[in-house]
Amino acid sequence: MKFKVLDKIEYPSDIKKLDDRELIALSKELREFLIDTVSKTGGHLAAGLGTIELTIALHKVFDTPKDKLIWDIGHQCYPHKILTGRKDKMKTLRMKDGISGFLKRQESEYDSFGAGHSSTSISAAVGIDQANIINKDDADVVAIIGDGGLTAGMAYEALCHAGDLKSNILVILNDNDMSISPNVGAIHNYLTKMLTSKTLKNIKDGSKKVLSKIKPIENLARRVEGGAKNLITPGLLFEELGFKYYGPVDGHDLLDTIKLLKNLKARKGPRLLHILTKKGKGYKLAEQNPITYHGVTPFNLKTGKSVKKNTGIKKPTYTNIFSDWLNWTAENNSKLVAITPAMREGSGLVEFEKKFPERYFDVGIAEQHAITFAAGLACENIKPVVAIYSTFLQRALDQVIHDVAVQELDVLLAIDRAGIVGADGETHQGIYDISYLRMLPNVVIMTPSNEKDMTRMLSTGLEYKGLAAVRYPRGESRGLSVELSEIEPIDIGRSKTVRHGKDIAFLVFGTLLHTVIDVAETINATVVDMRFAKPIDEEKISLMCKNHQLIVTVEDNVVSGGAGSSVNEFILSQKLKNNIKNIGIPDELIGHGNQDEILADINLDYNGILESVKDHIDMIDLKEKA
Ligand SMILES: Cc1ncc(C[n+]2csc(CCOP(=O)(O)OP(=O)(O)O)c2C)c(N)n1
Repeated sequence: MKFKVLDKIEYPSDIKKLDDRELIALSKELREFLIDTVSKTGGHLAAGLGTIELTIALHKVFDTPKDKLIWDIGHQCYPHKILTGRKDKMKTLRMKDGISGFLKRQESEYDSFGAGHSSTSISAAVGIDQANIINKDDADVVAIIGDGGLTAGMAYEALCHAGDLKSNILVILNDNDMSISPNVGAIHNYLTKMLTSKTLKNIKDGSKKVLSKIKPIENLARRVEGGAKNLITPGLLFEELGFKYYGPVDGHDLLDTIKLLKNLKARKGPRLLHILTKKGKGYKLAEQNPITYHGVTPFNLKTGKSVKKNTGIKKPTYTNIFSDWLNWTAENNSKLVAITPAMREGSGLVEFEKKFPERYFDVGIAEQHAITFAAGLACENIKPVVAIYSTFLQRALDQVIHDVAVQELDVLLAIDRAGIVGADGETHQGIYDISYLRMLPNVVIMTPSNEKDMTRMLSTGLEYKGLAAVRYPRGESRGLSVELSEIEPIDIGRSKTVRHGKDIAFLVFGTLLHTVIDVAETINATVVDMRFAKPIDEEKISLMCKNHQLIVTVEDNVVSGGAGSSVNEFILSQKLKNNIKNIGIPDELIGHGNQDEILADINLDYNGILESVKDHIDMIDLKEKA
């Protein structure tokens, strides 16, 4: 594709040379380029389309990378990447050895702060601004956060601190009314009310008012001092937190946004600019269906249909099976409720919301609250199922410990995207949960190797009195037929031997079981599907130690503190003399690429696992020959 203006842009310094006409042309071309690129690579589309004008305006006005742009989450960062020296690399987006789909300090000096998880931008901005004061650096600091990102408590902790410190930061609230699904919560209602109130006119007039240096909020706020509580004044909430509020303004008016940003750059102290944008702007299908186009696989530009290779009958994903289990179980258990922190689609709760709206809770991007809210429900004999991605559960570890485990409350965690997640890369890998849950007394951690066991384990967790977790991976299941009416719980802590061999026993936690069985066929080893990372099946481990020279644990969690560690601890405590090898995620950052490529890269594929035990096989052979 050839572009008149975009082709001349390598770095933001090139944008600074453009006149108004060229800037407008750039916004059109950038949009076209973005749509074309993502239609080929897949990735996050709708959010980037909504921030084209903002991205150009920010790089036009601010002196990046000296001035710091801190994008929240980072799923909207593709236009920023294209304008900061990575246009040619966009074809490698999210691929192994290609550029990341999120912000990454290691990738570019223009990525001032790494992200992937939500609602960190304002905190980071406050930190960078304080560092600038100490370092006597006059750089500007801008945090860009969505209305979804603003549902998390951390954003308010940061606003409160910034207001108190009088931080010299500009926060841009990119309000498009959407999280991944429609946004939720009282702040969202507040923002909506603000726009439907008498001050709606400000959307059109907002930029002009700011430009003419009117401070509408200050004046209005003074007028309502002490009374008229219900008067909806735009931004009053932010003003109370110590920010000067500007807006709301149209975030797709590029030239006005540039003027506004110039004006705001010249001001000091905590400032908040509220812009209104449309998710998916400029690609009709994405505008009409921003949920579908939030994140996409490669698609046909005209039809919008996925062009994923047809590999025959598609098996249901683990998420699909969880969804079926949840809906079926809820029919028969009126005390069951489901909670999601803003991941209705990803976690398979769309049907549940339709069927049981009064038992469905989207709490916003608020993982900590999701867990403690579940704990509260559990206090009154309601059984909460928290459907949560492994990576996002990290946020709520103290709530899991303090509010659930310590109080011995009955909560079931349905941990999706456990293990290697693929293209989203290091910020999203689900590789720590066994380690950070295993330390808790009385927790039951289940690691199904297939979807049938997964449903049995979910039912086991539902019955368990205390904290239970079932972790399952992203992607297709094994394609087994699962008859939900016949689901029986599993004995807690009971493993299953799936292959009898000699010398080497593989103890496997999770879906790597099937790769391990292939390896075991080659070397005639024993394979045990451990099923439970806690409590582990000590009896079976003792038996395996008696009959085998080498015990090999396999899991798709980090080796540090993982399920294999608990086997080591047990073997040591019994003073058994077996050789042990732990196979799992190595002690390094695990980047992006497709799941199979990454597994191969870290030796968790057939060849890698075979190679890992080869030395031991040679030793056993030598011993036998001697
Ligand atoms: C802690 C955390 N929880 C959940 C997510 C998943 N997630 C990615 S984007 C998104 C919605 C963000 O909405 P908003 O900030 O309004 O940005 P928009 O996509 O609307 O531009 C969510 C929930 C995440 N990245 N981080």
